[in-house]
Amino acid sequence: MMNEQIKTDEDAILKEADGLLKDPGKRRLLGNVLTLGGLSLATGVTLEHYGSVKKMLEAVSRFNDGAQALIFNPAAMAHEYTEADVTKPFPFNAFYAKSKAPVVDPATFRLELSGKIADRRPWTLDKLYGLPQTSQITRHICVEGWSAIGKWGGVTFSEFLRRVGADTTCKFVGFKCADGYYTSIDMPTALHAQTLLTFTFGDEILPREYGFPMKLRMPTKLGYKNPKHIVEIWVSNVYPGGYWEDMGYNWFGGS
Ligand SMILES: Nc1nc2c(c(=O)[nH]1)N[C@H]1C(S)=C(S)[C@@H](COP(=O)(O)O)O[C@H]1N2
Ligand SMILES: [Mo]
Repeated sequence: MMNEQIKTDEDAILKEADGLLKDPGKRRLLGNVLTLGGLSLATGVTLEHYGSVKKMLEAVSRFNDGAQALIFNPAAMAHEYTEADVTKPFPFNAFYAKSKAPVVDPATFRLELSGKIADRRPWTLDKLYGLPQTSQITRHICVEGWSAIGKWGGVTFSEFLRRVGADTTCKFVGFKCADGYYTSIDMPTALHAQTLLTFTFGDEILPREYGFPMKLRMPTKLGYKNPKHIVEIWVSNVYPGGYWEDMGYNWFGGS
């Protein structure tokens, strides 16, 4: 029932957001404040309380990153869907056209680790594929006004961080990508049970344009916080920002 409520709210929010997003001024505002279903998921505050998306967004805009982090509930779980709900074809999005997605050679690829991590030895793809794998069907929400449901599979990120001896008392986990993209997340989200370092999409090796060789998948965060084509992961207490975040998008970007 609760999950149905969230789904309906997300759908309604996205529909109205789509209209608002056509106005560049409002779009900039939305970039800063839009946390959609994620925020209602954490707070239990749904669209019903506000009557309109505009009013809800105004309320949401009063939250800054710090306030969002404070209300983030590590135990709140995003809704999981069934195979029948999966969106086909799944939309592609990046700061460039699909044909420009980076080409990564699986044979020579190494995932680099840096910062406050005890074992910083690089990882081959085979070694990563050998980690305990799980999968999840969740909704990806993009601030540009669309959402889609997909199935991603990989290792629970907290398990990966534990294995490499990441200092989980640090504030941030950062990501560098093969296409020059970068982003960073808060440690509580990195350790969230639904945060996965994924290698598959729809039960197949992650296709090139959807993030090969790996994508960090967080159903509690907006699309731009979910890095594709990850080539380096680092842990730090120094505020790291991100590609869109450095242009003014909200850093917390989620529930
Ligand atoms: N490396 C990289 N990761 C990225 C992006 C990007 O441009 N480069 N775009 C982000 C945005 S804004 C979205 S909505 C999703 C899109 O993922 P998809 O192509 O699987 O739909 O990837 C996110 N991660
Ligand atoms: Mo996005």
